Amino acid sequence: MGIFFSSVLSRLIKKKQMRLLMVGLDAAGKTTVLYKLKLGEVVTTIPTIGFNVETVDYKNISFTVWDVGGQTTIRGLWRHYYQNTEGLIFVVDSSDRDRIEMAAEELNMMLQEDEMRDVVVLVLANKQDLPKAMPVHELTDRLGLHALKNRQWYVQPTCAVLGSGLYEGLDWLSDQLSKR
Ligand SMILES: Nc1nc2c(ncn2[C@@H]2O[C@H](COP(=O)(O)OP(=O)(O)OP(=O)(O)O)[C@@H](O)[C@H]2O)c(=O)[nH]1
Ligand SMILES: [Mg+2]
Repeated sequence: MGIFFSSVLSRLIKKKQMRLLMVGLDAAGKTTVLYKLKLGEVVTTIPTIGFNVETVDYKNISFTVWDVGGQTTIRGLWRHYYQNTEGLIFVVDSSDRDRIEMAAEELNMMLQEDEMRDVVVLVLANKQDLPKAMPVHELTDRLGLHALKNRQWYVQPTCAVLGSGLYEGLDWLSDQLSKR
C-alpha cells in the first residue's frame, strides 16, 4: 500500500524534463551561463574542449543543459549532440561585431539539419554590459532570424556574469515546452 501511494505521489510530483543544447562561438559565455544557472556563481572558465553537462531545476522543469565548446576546430562535434535535443540555446557575444556573420552561418547551418527540425531556439544576446554590445533588434537582423520558417525563436538580452536575463530565457523555454 505504502509503495502504491509513494509511486502515485512520485508520478504526481515528477518534474517535466527538457533537454537543451547550448552552443555558440568560442568565448560567447556558454560555460559562464551554465554555472551561473547551476551554482549562482561566476566561475573562472577556460575554453571548453569537449562539453559540460548539468541539470538545472527551475519551476517544475528539470533542464538538462549540454554546453559544448565553440572553438573553430571543435565545432564539428556539435552535431553529435543534436539527437533528442528539444531546445537550442545559441549564445552570442553581442559585442563581437567582427564575428557575428560567422555566428549567423553556424546557427543557420545547424538549423538546416533534419534532427533539429522541431527544436525551439533561444538566442542569448550575451555581454550586454559591454559598451559596444549590439542591441536585440540588430542581432536579430544580423542572425537572419526573420527568415526562419516554421520555427519558434526568441532573443533574450543577457549578462551572464551578473546573471541578468538568464531566468527570463528559461521562462520562455518552459512556455514553449508547456505548449507541446
Ligand atoms: N563582460 C562580460 N563578460 C562575459 C559575460 N559572459 C561571459 N563573459 C566572459 O567571457 C569569457 C568567455 O566565457 P566562457 O563562458 O568561457 O565562454 P564559452 O562560450 O564557454 O567559450 P568556449 O568554451 O571556448 O566555447 C570569460 O572571460 C567570461 O568571464 C558577460 O555577460 N559579460
Ligand atoms: Mg565553455
